[in-house]
Amino acid sequence: MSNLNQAFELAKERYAEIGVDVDAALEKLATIKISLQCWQGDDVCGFESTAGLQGGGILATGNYFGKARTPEELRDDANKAFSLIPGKHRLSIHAIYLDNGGKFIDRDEIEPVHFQGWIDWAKANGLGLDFNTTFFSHAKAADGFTLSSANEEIRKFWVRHGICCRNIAEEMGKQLGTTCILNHWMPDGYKDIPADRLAPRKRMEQSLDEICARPIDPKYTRDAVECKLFGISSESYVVGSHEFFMGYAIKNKKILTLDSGHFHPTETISDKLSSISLFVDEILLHVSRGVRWDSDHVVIWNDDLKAIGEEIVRNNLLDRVHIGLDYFDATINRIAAWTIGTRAVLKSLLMALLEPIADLRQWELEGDWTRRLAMMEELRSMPFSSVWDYYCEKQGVPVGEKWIESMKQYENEVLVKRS
Ligand code: RNT
Ligand code: ZN
Repeated sequence: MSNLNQAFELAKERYAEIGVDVDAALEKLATIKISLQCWQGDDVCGFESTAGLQGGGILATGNYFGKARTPEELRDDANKAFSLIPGKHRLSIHAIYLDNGGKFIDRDEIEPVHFQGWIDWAKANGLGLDFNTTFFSHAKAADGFTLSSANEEIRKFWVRHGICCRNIAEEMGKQLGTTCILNHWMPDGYKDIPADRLAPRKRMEQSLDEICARPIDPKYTRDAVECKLFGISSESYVVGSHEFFMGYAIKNKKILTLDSGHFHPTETISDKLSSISLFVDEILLHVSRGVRWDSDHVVIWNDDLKAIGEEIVRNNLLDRVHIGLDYFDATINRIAAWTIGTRAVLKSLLMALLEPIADLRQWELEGDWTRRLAMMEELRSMPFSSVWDYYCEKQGVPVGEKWIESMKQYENEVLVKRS
């Protein structure tokens, strides 16, 4: 037996001692799909024009070489990342990642055909796709207002964009046979103190109602709405606040999106899952890592992420929480950024699947909080890595640090040629 298998068998015995079934945990893990954000691959530039990310209160910093410049390059890079991540997953595409054949097509004119390349690629690789409206990086969003703009012409333009995106998401879901979650985030807000906080919110509600007016079979696509606390240039007021979107989602039966970076710095999205699960059917996560602000750092396996995994697993939410990533770091190899973040999310889920949760809950109910805390601490040093390594090997991806060499090789053979 190989060292890896031997270590796994020993780990399995150790977990069995505390009543945990490792095989069942791995079986469950293999069914979980993470939606990787296409925009990590090119610093949220997209292929609409050569202008790149502008405005919207989000910022990619760094200029690491080798970013994808075409849909083909981005697909190659995503393929590379997927080859380093155990399991079968999804890719989340923003509307600015269209294939326009070199001819500018405005946001209110995009059609499914501009994304056929993505759909064909996803089909060929057994992947699912998710989609996103792009309400930023555009002249008509320059003053920071889109769906809540007081300028009716501008508001209507963005409503048309939303409608186009729903058609595209519906087509993705239809052709791929897996629901395409369509996320809506818009940057609307004021840098300074507003005189009217209500009117933009009324216009936003009206616009969303107009976008979602056509009923679509939920098996093809479903809408998700993403709130935010503040952004660069929307420090004083964000139209789509937490209360706004939570209310909108509950009232209109939409998916509520929770981004780790979109709340007060001492709030965590993990604690919100149980509450929200009582009032909305489904939740979309934008797993991110804010460092001092909504900085969109690469996700790592820290306590926040650990808690997200625990809350999803403990509350049986795997079928109702869509796990997406949302960060964009341009200071490191972008394939590494995807791989580090996704492997971290999978580790947090596996760790949660390996908890003796019934015991922990029992001790809690009995008031034995001493044992609860003591066990939670001991769980951190259980032979988790032997189970994770075995899982990676079984899924045919590099074990442990070995993916780093593979990523570096791609960098040397492919990415260097792009500068
Ligand atoms: C911005 C939101 C939004 C974007 C992506 C690119 O603060 O988090 O989800 O990051 O749509
Ligand atoms: Zn987000």
